[in-house]
Amino acid sequence: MCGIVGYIGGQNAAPILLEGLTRLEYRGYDSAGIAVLGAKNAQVHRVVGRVRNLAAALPKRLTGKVGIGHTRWATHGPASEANAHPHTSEDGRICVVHNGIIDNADALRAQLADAGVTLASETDTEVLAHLIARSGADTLEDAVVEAVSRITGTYAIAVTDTAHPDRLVIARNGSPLIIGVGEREMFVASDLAALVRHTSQVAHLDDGEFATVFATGYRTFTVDESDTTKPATEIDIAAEDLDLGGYPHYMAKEIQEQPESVERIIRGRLDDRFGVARLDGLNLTPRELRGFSRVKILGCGSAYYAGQVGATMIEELARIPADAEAASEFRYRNPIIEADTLYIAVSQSGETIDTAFAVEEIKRKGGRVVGLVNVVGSTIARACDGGVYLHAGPEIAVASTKALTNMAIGFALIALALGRVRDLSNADGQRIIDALRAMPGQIKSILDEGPRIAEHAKEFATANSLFFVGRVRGYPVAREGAQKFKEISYRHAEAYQTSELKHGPLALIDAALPTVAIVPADELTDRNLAAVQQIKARGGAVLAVTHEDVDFGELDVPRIVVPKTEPELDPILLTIPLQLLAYHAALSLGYDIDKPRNLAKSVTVE
Ligand code: HGA
Repeated sequence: MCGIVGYIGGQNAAPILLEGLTRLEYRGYDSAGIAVLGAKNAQVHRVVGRVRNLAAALPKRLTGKVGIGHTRWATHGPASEANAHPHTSEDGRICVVHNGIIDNADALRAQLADAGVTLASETDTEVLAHLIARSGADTLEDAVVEAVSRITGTYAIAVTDTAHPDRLVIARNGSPLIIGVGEREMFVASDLAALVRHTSQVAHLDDGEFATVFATGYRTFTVDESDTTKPATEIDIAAEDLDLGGYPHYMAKEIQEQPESVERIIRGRLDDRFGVARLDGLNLTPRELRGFSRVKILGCGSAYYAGQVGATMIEELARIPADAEAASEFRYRNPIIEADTLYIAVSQSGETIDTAFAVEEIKRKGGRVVGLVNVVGSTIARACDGGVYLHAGPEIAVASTKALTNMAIGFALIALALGRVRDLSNADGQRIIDALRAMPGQIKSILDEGPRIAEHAKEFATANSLFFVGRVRGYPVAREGAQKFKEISYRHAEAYQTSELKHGPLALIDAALPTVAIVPADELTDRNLAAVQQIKARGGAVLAVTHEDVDFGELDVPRIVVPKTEPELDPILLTIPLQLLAYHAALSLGYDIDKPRNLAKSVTVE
């Protein structure tokens, strides 16, 4: 959350900052601002709302070759011009943009106020500008080091100083920050999206690291080491991967990309000879894989539900106890970390702060943790002992689709690896491999049903409240379906285990509360059909997401039929129509699908 950009070089900074902010807008979009260093002072412009509002509000001639910019997702103080970043010192000399939360901001604000400083915003960030300006240190770098030594919490910051217009000083602790290296120009950003048009050479700051960035180079350092030498590495993202490519929304594009993104995650990883997945990146020998007696999966939001899908797959295929837990709760309950448990952290961005903290907690206690992450080189990917990259390609829409599908497939691969060093036979391994290979084509056939699903979505979009129900393998599918629906259509949608309906929620069923029921052809079909019957008997409308073979008999229920795969993998395909259902519901309601209210992608604050 919150997007940071910075530029220093030979070009006019403002257009580069604006373009970068537009690319980072999915990280936060309640307000935006830039500061550009002019001949004598910093020119600061901030607006409430989108980057396009900022672009419209800028003066025609805004010249300066050094600047910083920010797109905000508020944590301290509402979205207002005064709270938008950059924040400045009283004399306007220091400008700061910040991603993160300063935990002791109240105390520092009080101290600054007592010292006679007039605070201009309600944010935590503003204290940094004043602390840096008032530090009295000899260099800007020392002033930044001193200021951050007084704060507790998380930050990625970029700082300009009109007294040192030849540099940006940046620092990171808990929130991502990267440096892009150009030809006599340098860029700073929260993530690659803002840089790929300018450079493919990137250096990642680590927690506790600072950098001075000049037009011609940079120096990274920590409090203890004056030079931590961080060479830039080549990144592999094509700029056009970040464009809409003719689609009306990123979410539509990303849903449609799934056949190819699934091809990418399985490419080179399926071993037909031994019916196993080759996952060298896990850094686990067969003996180590064999030594785990439990699996614990940690993720947040939809990644947590993908983790539930994964836990069931691992239990079914590898027969090891496995469960998923919300990473956001994990470290707060003093978890017991066991040496024979394999911990798996799941995150699209690899920057999800709650998941990153969970990884830290596991490592601190000596546990073995691997990542299932999309963004190469991200914080979680680097912190883990190994992992499986999702290769879903850049995901821009706040509501995740293709990355989630690849998470579930990633779990199938891990389940194969764990299963084949245990009792899963070569033939069973091959059965899963064949099913994974068929999946891109099957997904394509579901996507072809889009127009029909759109018709159902329009009907459901008018309901104030909906249930999504499924059981065992189908329950995380229902949870993800409800989550997606509420995220972008702002309808109340709740997921239940189908089996739990009669224990309470059935009381709510009437003609105004429709239910989306996950009814796969499996050992629970009859039980699921009985529940559908009970809903219908109480006047509730039902839409079934189901397989061809399921016989609904006399039950008059509209159906979305998905192709059957192996039972363990059914949840992957059953989820796809629910993405389309949510998308088309939001579309018919006219909402901003890619940037739902109150949310942002890449949750980098607690
Ligand atoms: N605490 C700062 C920055 C918020 C942030 O990083 N959000 O992702 C503020 O509220 O402005």
